[in-house]
Amino acid sequence: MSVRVRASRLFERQLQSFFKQKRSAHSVGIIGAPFSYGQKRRGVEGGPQAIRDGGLLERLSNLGCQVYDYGDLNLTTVPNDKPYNNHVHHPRTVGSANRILAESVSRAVGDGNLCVMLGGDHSLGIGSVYGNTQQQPDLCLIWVDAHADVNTPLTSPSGNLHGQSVSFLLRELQHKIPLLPGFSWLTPCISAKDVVYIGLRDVDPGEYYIMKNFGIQYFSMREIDQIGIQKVMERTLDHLIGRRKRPIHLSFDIDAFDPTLAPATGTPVIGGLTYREGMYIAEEVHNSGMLSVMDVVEVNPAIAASDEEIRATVNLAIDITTASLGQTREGSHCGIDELPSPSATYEQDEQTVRL
Ligand SMILES: [Mn+2]
Repeated sequence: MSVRVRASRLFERQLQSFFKQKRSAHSVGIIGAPFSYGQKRRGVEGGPQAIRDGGLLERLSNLGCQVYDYGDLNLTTVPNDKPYNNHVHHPRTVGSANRILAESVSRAVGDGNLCVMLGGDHSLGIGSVYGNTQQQPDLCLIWVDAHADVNTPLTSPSGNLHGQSVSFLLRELQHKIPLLPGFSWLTPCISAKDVVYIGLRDVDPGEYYIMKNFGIQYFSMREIDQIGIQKVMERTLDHLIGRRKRPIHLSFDIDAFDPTLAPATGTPVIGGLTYREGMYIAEEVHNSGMLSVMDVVEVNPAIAASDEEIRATVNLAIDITTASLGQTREGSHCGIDELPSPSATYEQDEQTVRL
């Protein structure tokens, strides 16, 4: 090896050690849940693969996270899954998928991981939140979404279970939920006061009734317009963890974003979050230090009009995930205590080269 090559390798090594990021304390478990039977448009089961292909795991590793990939769950359909009441679709299939997901999330959290669940449609919020409460019964829930997803099977206009997830979780609604086939394993596990919605702009009458009557804190797009995302996050975190620190479950539906930013999703609604508002939500959840499980749902690569639309939606999902786990827009000085100086050894080698 020539002296020049040796010198340049040495210099490279010095640079590497200088800029090596400090390992973050986060160990992150990734669970893929390729599932679409909580609504009628197939394709959202391709979400986990699209987000993986977009480089999520590499981005998290580069951030200093210790990443454990639990793989994608095998969520199959239950044969002869007749609608409940001739209206609620695929109850056994959705119930069974969520039971499997709940066990998986519970295990990943029990292993000591912060957990990222890649959906899949938002009916998976049932299993993800329930599984998390099995390890952390006192958690609170931030549901970022264009929709409240709190219809009961008896108020739902569409019969889609992805618009009913929160109703199955709320203790206050225990006696308003019929026993659906496939759901006997589930008991309500959170209280209305432990939930905050952000980004709402398409709320059904039954959902509005529930939000108002049970006192669920919400910040619709109107409140975001009115007081700004900074105040919204301040009030959200004050409401949930102001008096007592406890784990946060962040359930992020990509349709919370404006459809111009996240077009590859099943139920887009005009007038959604900007990129900066979404990033601020994620950053503030990270800064609370209490994030426990994050759901990233409703990315549907089969719906987009172009590859560019898929890429934009997937990149957005990845950006909010990495921001929730500590990526900052202003940069960071992880592992850098001082600027590098040309080292004596390097100078010496350079001289040798010159000779
Ligand atoms: Mn949703």
